Amino acid sequence: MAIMFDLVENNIAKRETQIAVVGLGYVGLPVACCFAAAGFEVTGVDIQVERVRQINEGVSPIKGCEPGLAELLATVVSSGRFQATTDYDQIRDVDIILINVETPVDADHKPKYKALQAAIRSVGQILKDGALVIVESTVAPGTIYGVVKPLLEASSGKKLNDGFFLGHCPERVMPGKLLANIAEMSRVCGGSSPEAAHVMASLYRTIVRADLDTTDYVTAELVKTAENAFRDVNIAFANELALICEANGADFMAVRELVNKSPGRNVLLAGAGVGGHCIPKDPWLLVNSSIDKLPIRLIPAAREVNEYMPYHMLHLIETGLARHGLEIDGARIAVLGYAYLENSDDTRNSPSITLVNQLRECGAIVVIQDPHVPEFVGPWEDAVREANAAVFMVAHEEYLQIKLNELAQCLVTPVIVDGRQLFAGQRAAFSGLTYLGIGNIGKSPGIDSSLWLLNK
Ligand code: SAJ
Repeated sequence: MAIMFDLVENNIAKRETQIAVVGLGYVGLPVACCFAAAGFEVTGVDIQVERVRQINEGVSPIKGCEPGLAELLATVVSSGRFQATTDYDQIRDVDIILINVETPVDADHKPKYKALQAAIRSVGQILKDGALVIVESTVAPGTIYGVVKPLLEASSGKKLNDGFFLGHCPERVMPGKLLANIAEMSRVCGGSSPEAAHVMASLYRTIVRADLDTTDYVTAELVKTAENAFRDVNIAFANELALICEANGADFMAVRELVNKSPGRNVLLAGAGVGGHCIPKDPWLLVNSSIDKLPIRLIPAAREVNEYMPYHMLHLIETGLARHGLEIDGARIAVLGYAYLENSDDTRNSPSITLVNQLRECGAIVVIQDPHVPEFVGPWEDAVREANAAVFMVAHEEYLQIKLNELAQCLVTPVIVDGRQLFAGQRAAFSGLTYLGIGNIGKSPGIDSSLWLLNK
């Protein structure tokens, strides 16, 4: 075994190791480009014919602002170091195969591994003796051992740590910063043996400038899902504190600022909800292996709090309109922000989708504006003109420049519902407006506190 790893390490140093990347999405494509730019010959595999065609023409299929990616792709494709295919037979002789396919959860919060299983099965059928398979997709603890290992052994006829080696190096990228994240974020190299983990670190050292921590693959599975569950629980605390501030007629941002003066405290930002491709999903992956065996309560409860927030925005809209004798039914509501994150075009699991669906179910006429989402671009003024309420769901840079009094002049009724603390600094302009912010609804008498019960 040691002889094999020395050989692989030497080949890595000489850039003679053949690499394949299965799944050319927002994680697989940039990592394939990075290894090609580092001097390796890389073959990408994807099931989408059109995506493969675009890539082989040196055109990035990833839309949105990804600094450097389109240029890097064009360079490595034209140099011949990177090519894409739909045919697994093209990677029959590669030494290292990275797996970057989707690993969503279903409505019951259970992992859906259809894409992962299909990829692993196909890889097993062409697996070279002594190859190293590294899963970069985020998976539930226990998946590498319980799903990937048996499937790879069955489809290849080889045995783990004999005929092939396994690793888990969870991706740590965010839309908008893919290439920068790959180079600058530390990575956990979880191997099926210490030697495999060491080879992983040698491989990633060619593209990663940050720490490369070697461990076993179960630890690696726990680290990635736990880091995102930790963030979700912390956001949920901020959201629940905001609801408590509302019930007490207090200002969440003022309370938060003073709490965070206490050493070791860092209350995050309460908001209109938690979207994206990671945070809503990874907590369920983390608890998946334990929730049926142990009293796992905090992480699911945090998910419930965060999933509730777009519904709370609906309650605030109802409250604001009611002060002007209006109901949601028949009201014209401008929703500002459809992406899940500020200054992003990514709408995956966006809280705005939940809110817009609820508003329409209640009979509202909804006008959506988002400067980063192609179907909703346009001046925010056009969206709010003639509206009965302006609802801010995302803290896009564009909205930070809005003056409340100018906004109020565009509205038929001056109802502003602020889901991202956008106007916390314009308190002076609140008079004469019906301003309701997450965690800051003023000392309004007569608000039915039952609105804040968690039952949606
Ligand atoms: N959000 C809040 N309050 C906060 C922070 C975020 O409501 O204080 C909301 C956002 O509006 C968004 C959602 O949560 O809807 C997720 O926001 P995020 O800042 O966590 O951004 P993501 O989804 O891109 O998370 C990624 C994750 N990175 C990886 O999975 C590699 C996460 O681990 C990072 O902490 C996060 O980026 C980051 O920004 O660092």
